[in-house]
Amino acid sequence: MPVAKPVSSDGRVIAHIDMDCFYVQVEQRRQPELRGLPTAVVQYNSWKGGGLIAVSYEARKHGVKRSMRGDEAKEVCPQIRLVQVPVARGKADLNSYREAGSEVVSILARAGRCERASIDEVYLDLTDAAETMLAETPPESLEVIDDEALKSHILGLKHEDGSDMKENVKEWLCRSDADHRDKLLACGVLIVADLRMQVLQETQFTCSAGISHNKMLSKLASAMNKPAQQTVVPCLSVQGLLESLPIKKMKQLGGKLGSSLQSELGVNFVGDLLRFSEQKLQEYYGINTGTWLWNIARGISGEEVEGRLLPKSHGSGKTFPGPRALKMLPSVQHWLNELCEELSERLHIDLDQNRRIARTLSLHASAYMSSDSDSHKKFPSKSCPLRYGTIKIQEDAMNLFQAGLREYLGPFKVKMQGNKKSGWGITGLSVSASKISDIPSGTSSIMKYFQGQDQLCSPSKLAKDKLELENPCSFSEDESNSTLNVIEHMKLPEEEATIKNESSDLVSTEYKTSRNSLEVPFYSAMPSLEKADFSQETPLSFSGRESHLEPKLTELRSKVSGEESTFESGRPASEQQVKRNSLRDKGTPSLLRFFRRVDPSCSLQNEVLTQSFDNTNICSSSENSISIHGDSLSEDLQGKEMWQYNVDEIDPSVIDELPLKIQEEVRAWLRPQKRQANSVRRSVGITDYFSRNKKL
Ligand code: TTP
Repeated sequence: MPVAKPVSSDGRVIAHIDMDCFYVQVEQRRQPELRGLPTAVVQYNSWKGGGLIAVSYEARKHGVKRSMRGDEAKEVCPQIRLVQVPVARGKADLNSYREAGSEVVSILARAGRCERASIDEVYLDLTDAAETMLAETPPESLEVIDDEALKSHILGLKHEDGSDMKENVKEWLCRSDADHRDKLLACGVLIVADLRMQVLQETQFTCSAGISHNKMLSKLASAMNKPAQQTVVPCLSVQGLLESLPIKKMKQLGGKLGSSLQSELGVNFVGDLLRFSEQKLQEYYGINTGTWLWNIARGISGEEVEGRLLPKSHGSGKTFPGPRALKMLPSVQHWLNELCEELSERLHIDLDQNRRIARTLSLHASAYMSSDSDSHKKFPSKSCPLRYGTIKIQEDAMNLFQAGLREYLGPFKVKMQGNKKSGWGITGLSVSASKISDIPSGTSSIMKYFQGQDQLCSPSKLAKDKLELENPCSFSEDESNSTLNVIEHMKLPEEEATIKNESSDLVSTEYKTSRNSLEVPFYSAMPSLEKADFSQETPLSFSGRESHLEPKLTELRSKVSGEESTFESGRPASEQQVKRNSLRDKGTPSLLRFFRRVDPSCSLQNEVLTQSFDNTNICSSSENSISIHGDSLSEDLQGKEMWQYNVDEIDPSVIDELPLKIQEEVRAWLRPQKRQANSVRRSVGITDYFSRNKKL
C-alpha cells in the first residue's frame, strides 16, 4: 500500500529520463546498419519467431507492437529487422543492456542526485543545479538558447495559430515575471536538454524526459512525448494533466487499488479523486492510503530521489510457457542451478566491485495444477537468509522450491516428484537476492560477515517433509525473521513479482517499472533484477595499491564461505579454475579456516579476529600453535580474546597464494622453533594485509 508523505515538493526540480526503445538502440549501436530501419528485439524462441520485447519507432509506424510475435511483426511490416536477445545459460543475457544503461547513468549522475530506477530509467534531482543556474546564468540572460530546449513541450502553454512554437517556449523560459518555482523549472529544462545531448554524443542513445516538481509528475510527463523529446509540467498545469489521466495509468494504481477506486467510488480519472475529502478516502482505504490518494489527486508527492546508482536487488529468472512447462523435479533443479549460478556470479561482482552484500534469497515461481479446481492458486514465494557460494545458493533455492511446491500442492494428491503426466507444471522460475547493504569499510568486516554466514541455517531443514524447524539455530532478531520467511514470504511491495510478458520464452525483464509500482514493480523478483553493473566505470573500491590484492581476498572469502566462488576476478577464468580445482582436489584448508577453527568454546573468537586486525601483535607461541592478540589486550593473553591455530595444518599451497611479504611472515610461523615466543616484530605483515585501511 502506498504510504502517505504529506510533503510538498513544489520547490524542487525533478527529472525523469527514459531511454527510447532501449534494447533496439543498444542493438542498433552494435549494428549501425540497422539505424533508421524498422527493427525489433525478440526473445530467443522458435515459436512464431519469438516474442517482441522492444520495437523501434520506425517499426511502430508500421503497426508493429510489443505484444506481437516475430512472425506477426513480419506480416504487418515485411521489411522489419528482428534481432535476437543474446543468450547465455539457455536464457536471455541482459548484460549488454545493463552495461549500456550504466553508461547513461554515469553521464546523468554528473548533474545531480541520481536514482537508477530501472535498466533504462533514471530520476534526477536537479534542484541545486537549477538554483545555481538561476542565480548565476538565468535563461533570460542567455544570448542563445539551445534548440533542444526550445523544442520542449510545456504543458498548458498555448500556441496561437501560426505562432512559432519555439518562440513561445523561449518566451516561457525567459519570463522575468514568472514565479520562483517556474523559473527553477525553466532552468531544469535547459539542464535536461543539455544532459540529453551529452547522452547522445557519448553513447549514441536518445532519451526522453519529464521535468516537474516531483517524481510522480515527471514520470508521467516523460512518456507523453517520445522519442527524443522532453515535457515540462508547470505548477498551473498539474490539475489539467491529472483530470484527464485514467486512474489505472497512475503509478501504484494499475492494480487492485485502481480497480477498487473504479468499482467502489466510480473514480475513472485521477482528477475524479478531487470529489472526495481526505477523511472519506481514509475511511475507505485507511489513513495512509487515503492521504496518499488525496495528495496525488493534487499532484502532491513527497517521494525523494534516492541517491542510488546501484540496484536494490539482483535476480535471474526464466519462463517456461505452454508445452515447455517443467514437470519433474530434476528439470526444475537443472534450471534453478542455471539461475543460481548467474545470481551468484552477480553477487560476487557486486561484493568485489561495490563491497555490498545481500542477505535474503528468494524464490518465486509460477505454476499450474492441471487437476486443480483452484486453478488461480499462486505458487508461494519463499525466502531464507542468503549464504554465499554457488552451490549453497543452488541448494537453498531448491529447498525453497520444494517448500513452496509442498505448500502449493497442499491437500491435492499430486506427486511431488512429478512425471510427464504429473498434475503440476512450472511455467516460471526466478531467484533473487535482496536486502543488499554496504559492508562497513575494513576487510575484517568482510571476514566477519562470512564467518557469520555459517551460523545461519540453511533452509534445507525447513524444507524437509513437514517443514519443521528441527534444529533451530540461534539467530539475531533480524535473521530469525528472515528465516521464518522460508514459510511466509515477505510481502514487500517492491519485491512482488509479476511477469509482464507472459508469453515470452525467456525472462528478459529489467524493463520499465518503478519502485513501489504495483503494476510492474521495479527490480521485482520474477523479472531478472537490475544489476549493480558499473564494471566499466566504477573502479574497485581498493586504492590502486591494494587492488592487486583483490583476487586473493576473493579467493580467501570464497574459502571462508566454504564454497567455491564463481567469480573470476583478475585472472583468466581457466587459470582460476585450474587453481580452484587443484585446491579442491587437495581438500586444502585455507588460512582463514585455521583462523576460525581456534578454540571452539570461545564465542568471542570471531569478534577478536575481526577487531584485532587493526592493531595487532603476532606472537609465535610454543609448540605448534600461534596466537594473535590486540595491543590493548596484550596484558591479558589468557582471556578469550585471543585466537590461535595449528601451524601443522597450514597447507603451503595456500601460502603461495599470498603476497610475498605475507608469505615470508607465514613461513616464519611455520618455523616456530627458529623464532622466539613473543618476538615477532610489529611490521608490515599478514595483519596489515587483512587490514584494509593500512597500506602495505
Ligand atoms: P520500456 O522502457 O518499457 O520500452 P522501450 O524502451 O523499449 O520503449 P519506449 O521508448 O516506449 O520506452 O522497456 C525498456 C526495455 O526493457 C525494452 O527496450 C526491452 C525491455 N523489456 C522487456 O524485456 N520486456 C518487457 O515486457 C518490456 C516492457 C520491456
